[in-house]
Amino acid sequence: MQTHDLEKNFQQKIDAEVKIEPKDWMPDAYRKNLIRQISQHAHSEVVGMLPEGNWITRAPSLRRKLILMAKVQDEAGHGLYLYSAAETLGAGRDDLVMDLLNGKAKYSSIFNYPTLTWADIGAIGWLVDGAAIMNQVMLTRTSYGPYARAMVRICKEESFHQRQGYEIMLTLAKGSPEQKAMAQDALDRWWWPSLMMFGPHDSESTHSEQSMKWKIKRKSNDELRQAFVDATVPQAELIGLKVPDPDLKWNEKRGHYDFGEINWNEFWNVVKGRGPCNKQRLDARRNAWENGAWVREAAMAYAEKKAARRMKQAGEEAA
Ligand code: BYC
Repeated sequence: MQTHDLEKNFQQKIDAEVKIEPKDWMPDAYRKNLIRQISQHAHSEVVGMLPEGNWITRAPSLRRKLILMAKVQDEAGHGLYLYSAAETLGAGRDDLVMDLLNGKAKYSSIFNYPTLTWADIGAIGWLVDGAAIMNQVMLTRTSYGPYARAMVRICKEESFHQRQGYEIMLTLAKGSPEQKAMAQDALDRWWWPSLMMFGPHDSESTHSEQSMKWKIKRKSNDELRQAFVDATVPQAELIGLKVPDPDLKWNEKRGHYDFGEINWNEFWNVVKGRGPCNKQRLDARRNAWENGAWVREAAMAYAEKKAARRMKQAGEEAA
């Protein structure tokens, strides 16, 4: 079949909501775009463990510590599902990790901000996981089968993360004046970076148009950001916290909140590696990679030994 016909068939499948599976024909650009998005998503999950992991030893109670440990472990699991999904497209896991460590591959801008107080753990669960779910629910219906299936499980876990974060914020907001102030301060610092998670405006987005045509993405960056603001503002009001945006106002005519402009200079600076914690995050991942070399070697040696034993057994049975 000619490339033109293959491409036509491929688009017809997408339009008919048939999932694309690893062995199906796909345009190189579709494969490349998916490897980019899935691997950056995987890196975000893994780097995302760092700001929260920072608070495991300082969680205020045993219950809080257990929940936070479970959440951070969930993020590691999400990273693993996503690296596996990227591997089904022919990407090598070591290459993907190298791209992260060399600064070639991106990860979400949000994880380049510090977690200064316990309330930041609440704000991350509530806002960061909240923004993540808003974006990821659409990805459970993404056109590439392995990515869509991984996202179903991830979204279930993210919902629990969002609720645990909101519950921390609720507890602090109902606590002493100092606790409430701590919750407000965390909201003040995490609000705008959370809105940045959805990426540039649609008019500035490089990949959106093609990704929507291929149904990798089903909603645009601005649509999702608006949905997040609409869902989150009433949650802040319910617990008596104020969203730090003087331009925030319900627009009766649109049926949505109007909100202020994001500081895009800050966003691009963070994306380009100049955020408050970019260096710290990549240094931590590089150290983990180097210190974990012996684990990878041991695991590979075990796998190779097991495979050799199987081959020998199969040979003996055949003889
Ligand atoms: N940060 O054309 P655009 C989580 C980049 S983790 C950094 O609109 P696209 C969690 C973008 O990559 C949350 N870079 O891109 C974990 C592109 O650059 P490249 C992560 C960003 O892909 C632990 C350029 O800007 N979620 O859930 O169509 C604890 C132009 O953008 C960002 C995912 O990864 C950013 N915020 O749309 C708690 C979800 N935004 O690649 C929670 C999957 C944009 O050309 N990913 N850029 O060099 C997506 O849905 C899409 O990739 C995005 C961006 C909506 C993020």
